[in-house]
Amino acid sequence: MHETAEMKVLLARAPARFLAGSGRPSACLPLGLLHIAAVLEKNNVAVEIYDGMMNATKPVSTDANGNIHMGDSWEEVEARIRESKPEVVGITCPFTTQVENAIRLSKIVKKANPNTFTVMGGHHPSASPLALLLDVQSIDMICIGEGEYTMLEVVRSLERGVTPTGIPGTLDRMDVAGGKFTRPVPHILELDNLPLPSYHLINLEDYFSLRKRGFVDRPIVRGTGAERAVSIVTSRGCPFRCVFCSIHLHMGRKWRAHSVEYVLHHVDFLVDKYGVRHIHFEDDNISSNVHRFRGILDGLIKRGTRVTWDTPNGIRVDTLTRDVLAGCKASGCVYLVFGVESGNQRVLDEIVEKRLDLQAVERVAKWCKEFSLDTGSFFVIGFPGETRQDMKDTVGYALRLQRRYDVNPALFVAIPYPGTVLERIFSERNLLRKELSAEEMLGIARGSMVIDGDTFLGRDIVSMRKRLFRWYRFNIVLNFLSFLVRRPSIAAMTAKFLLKHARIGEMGEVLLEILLYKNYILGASGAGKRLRKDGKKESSR
Ligand code: B12
Ligand code: SF4
Repeated sequence: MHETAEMKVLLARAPARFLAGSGRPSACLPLGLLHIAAVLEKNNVAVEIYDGMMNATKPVSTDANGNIHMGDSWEEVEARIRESKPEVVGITCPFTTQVENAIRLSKIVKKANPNTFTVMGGHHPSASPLALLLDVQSIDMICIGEGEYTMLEVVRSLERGVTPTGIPGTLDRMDVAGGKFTRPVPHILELDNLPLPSYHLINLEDYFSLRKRGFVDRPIVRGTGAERAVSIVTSRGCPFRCVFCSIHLHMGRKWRAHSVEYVLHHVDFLVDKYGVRHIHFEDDNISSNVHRFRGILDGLIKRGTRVTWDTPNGIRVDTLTRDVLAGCKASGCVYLVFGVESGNQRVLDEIVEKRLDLQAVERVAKWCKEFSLDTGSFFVIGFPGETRQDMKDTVGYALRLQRRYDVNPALFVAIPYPGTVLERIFSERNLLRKELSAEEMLGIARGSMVIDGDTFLGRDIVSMRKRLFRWYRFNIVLNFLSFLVRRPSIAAMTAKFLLKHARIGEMGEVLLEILLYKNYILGASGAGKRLRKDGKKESSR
């Protein structure tokens, strides 16, 4: 048995940065840190979480150029680090787009005390460990992949007075000095051995009110209680090889999952302890094992749909049968997002390598409509080798799905993130004059920048996106009007809901929410009906 640890551990996330003109900033729980903290706590390590992205009183500030800084000011960050006096700081950096602020945080830590040991982990450091370590002297170690047991080993080593080195799944300064640049990255096979995330280390209430305070988080339906939403991940890893995707770099290709019992216990815990009303399942492949997925759905149904849920990160359409969709509906699903990526089968097969049959998409979309399940879909354009016509096909396909089956499209632009096949393709075809900076990637992700491909121009992407958004808005209103014509009594309810839950300035936004979730909000969904009827508490079945 270990004695109570004396090491002072701080797990931290830096404030975020968003470019001018790129819409409202997005925020979410620091999930990686909550998971790591749980394992440390279970092993008697005292740990704090500092989320620099979350400032409850002054959420954002804007610089002279209109760029948005989200969270504590850098002075506040420094004050917090000095006050905490940590001996080891673990910094999370999930996105390449946010790496600059994560680096700045590591510099502040070292400035406050050069002896503090700093570890950086998360998706981006896992994808570019060596470059980060070589460029940034304020980082002592990079964690590649899952950080729960790695961080524990780091702390144990420091407790013994030994500078951590050679830990599996890490890269450190001694490795680099000795010319060792890689080491096998272990993945956690038995996810059920992990404790539930340490939610008590943050104030969940701050995250429930993100929307009210001007951020975009995962979509929810305002006024239904579903604001009390938490993102959870019930499985890790993905065996597929879509060229733009990089999740294998930190989560590996082997799909691993929590058991049905663990997931249901997690949901119960969130509902009972924190009054959570909605779950965002953020898995990359929640339904890979249909038997397990069905088990989760059955468990939720048995509980009387204590929560509603959605899959905002996308779900593989080809895992969904009619029967599974019926289970989704009955268990409180309010929104399913399909990862489709392209509306052109050749592009899907030969360029994206998604291994998805577009016919399956139409089939599933049709069933969802029959079940009155609100749905959305992700598309990506701008892949090298894609022609203007291919992109047009995708836009046309997305709009057709919307018109026929009410599937709301979201259109992204292909970005060559570090370590992806797409990055290799961009570089082999000489499509970038220089390596893209994090800021440029942020610009592409948020729509303020585009790059020319070999078979199209950047401006083609801009016009495709404009075209999609124009028709998307038109279709959504048209679909909704035809829905109202078929159910006139609902028109009055909509107006009432709008007046009750929206301030004048946000009318448009709330109306869009209603349009997106029309089945749920207007009561065609069982869960929606219960939530609306009794206001705060849902009845069980
Ligand atoms: C949920 C999610 C989001 C959510 C919220 C994420 C959050 N919690 O803050 C939102 C909607 C905000 C989001 C936005 C975006 N996302 Co996203 N997102 C995800 C997703 C699906 C899950 C992340 C997650 O919470 N995982 C669960 C936790 C437990 O895992 P984790 O954070 O990775 O942490 C573990 C390890 O990484 C490690 N670790 C993490 N931190 C630390 C720290 C230390 C010290 C140590 C030791 C270890 C460690 O240990 C943790 C436990 O094992 C991932 C895909 C994936 N499977 O990871 C994509 C992913 C991270 N997103 C991605 C992208 C591209 C984006 C966007 C750019 C999309 C867009 N076009 O706008 C934006 C960026 C927004 C921004 N702020 O700039 C890419 C990142 C690629 C890259 N190189 O940056 C990913 C990998 C998806 C993909 N298919 O490639 N995203
Ligand atoms: S996009 Fe989805 S299916 Fe494709 S590799 Fe990434 S996680 Fe897997």
